[in-house]
Amino acid sequence: MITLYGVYRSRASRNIWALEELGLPWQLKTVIQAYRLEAKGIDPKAPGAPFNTRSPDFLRLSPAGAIPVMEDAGLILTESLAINLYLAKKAGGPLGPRDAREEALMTQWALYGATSIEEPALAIQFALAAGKPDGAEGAIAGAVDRLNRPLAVLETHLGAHSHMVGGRFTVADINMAEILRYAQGHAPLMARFPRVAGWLRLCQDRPAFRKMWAAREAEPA
Ligand SMILES: N[C@@H](CCC(=O)N[C@@H](CS)C(=O)NCC(=O)O)C(=O)O
Repeated sequence: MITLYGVYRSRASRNIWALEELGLPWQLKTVIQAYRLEAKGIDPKAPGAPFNTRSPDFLRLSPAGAIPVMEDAGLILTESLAINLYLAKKAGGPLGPRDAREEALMTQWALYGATSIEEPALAIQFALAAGKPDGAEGAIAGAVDRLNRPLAVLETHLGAHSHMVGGRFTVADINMAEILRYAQGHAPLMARFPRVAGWLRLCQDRPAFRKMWAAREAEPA
């Protein structure tokens, strides 16, 4: 049984989506972000605080103190994108790589998403979630600027390919779609990249995504 430590409202969502797609047996052990407790005036280190990313038992499992963490038969793995690549390879089947070339491309896109897209996309999500406080317009504009080039790369790629890798839906689509989701609320940006927007909608139309999303929405904010 695979154990995932985290909450739906975190990068664990991408692992939950993958686990649902793959049909692997798994369980969630709830670990909430310490900063979310602090935002509610709860000291994450106080005795009796909910299990969180600063809890000593969690830090023993993952000294980085971040979710998600996956445990599978003694393997403890951090980094949500690496967890997904592992899960897809372990399960075999169409979501995972068929050969070393596909595996290399899946790794390439995961690293591209993590290094070129995730940070500015998250900046957009944070600013939009905070209701665009004073000064956020500049932060959003800067993030949009940093996203223009990588989104143009994806737009060109999706002009020649139906999916990220292998002409079929794979873990590479899950990883990239979950990174791009952070910027999805910026309608003018998405409108500039219609193939990216259309591909993202198709990914999010999948039953496994919708199941994950419904559970995420039901989780207290
Ligand atoms: N690159 C890591 C990032 C992990 C990360 O930053 N997780 C956030 C939640 S999405 C976290 O646990 N923050 C808690 C904290 O910093 O206390 C991954 O993809 O897994």
